[in-house]
Amino acid sequence: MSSLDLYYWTTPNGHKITIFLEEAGLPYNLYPIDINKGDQFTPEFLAISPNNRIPALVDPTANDGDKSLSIFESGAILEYLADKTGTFLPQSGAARYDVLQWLYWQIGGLGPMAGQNHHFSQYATEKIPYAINRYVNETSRLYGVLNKQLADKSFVTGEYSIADMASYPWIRSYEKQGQNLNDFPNVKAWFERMSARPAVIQAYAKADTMNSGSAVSEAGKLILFGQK
Ligand SMILES: N[C@@H](CCC(=O)N[C@@H](CS)C(=O)NCC(=O)O)C(=O)O
Repeated sequence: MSSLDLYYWTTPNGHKITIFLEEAGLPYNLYPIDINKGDQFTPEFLAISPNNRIPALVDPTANDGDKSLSIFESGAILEYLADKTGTFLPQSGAARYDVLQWLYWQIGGLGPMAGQNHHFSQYATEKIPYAINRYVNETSRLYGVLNKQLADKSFVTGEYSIADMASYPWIRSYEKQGQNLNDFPNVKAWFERMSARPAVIQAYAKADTMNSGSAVSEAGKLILFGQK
């Protein structure tokens, strides 16, 4: 199998894909798109990711082996990789839609709410209590939903799947989101289970070699938060 090309930065939506690739043992090349420096606006990147967001994936041998496919949006990439490999997503029936509904729950709920939470509590120059409360509370509500779902399961839909890979990177920064995992014991147990997986450890180790986690600079904030 030819190597896949992942256009990536060391953020939650990027980690989802490296977790999958490590879990599946697929060969891949990692192309850094430093979103704090504006790499997401180059014409080359926009050609594969028109929304100027990471991650994006290029599969040089999609379909019958001679066609290249490029894809953006982390949920679509996870679904594509799962179908390509026949892993981490049932191929049909109710079990498939169970995983997909939790994948879209993350894409449409947990990600955006935790993202805005992070923005208003960590980055906003003006601290707006209404916005902080709104997003911290909504994040809490979503953690509560996940906690209930995990009451009788080891993973989000029972079997380990792309739904777990999508949510985990967003829970990882729970402290910065104003959340205490002790309030969500099932999420806490799942989080510990996920954190111990060798593929997850490897995905974050790769991220550390690319970006040691320094704070976003003032110039980076202008690039990220000055978009119109
Ligand atoms: N819904 C998208 C969100 C992607 C996204 O927001 N990516 C962020 C990093 S986590 C990004 O590329 N930001 C660049 C920017 O804001 O210019 C997905 O799931 O792929």
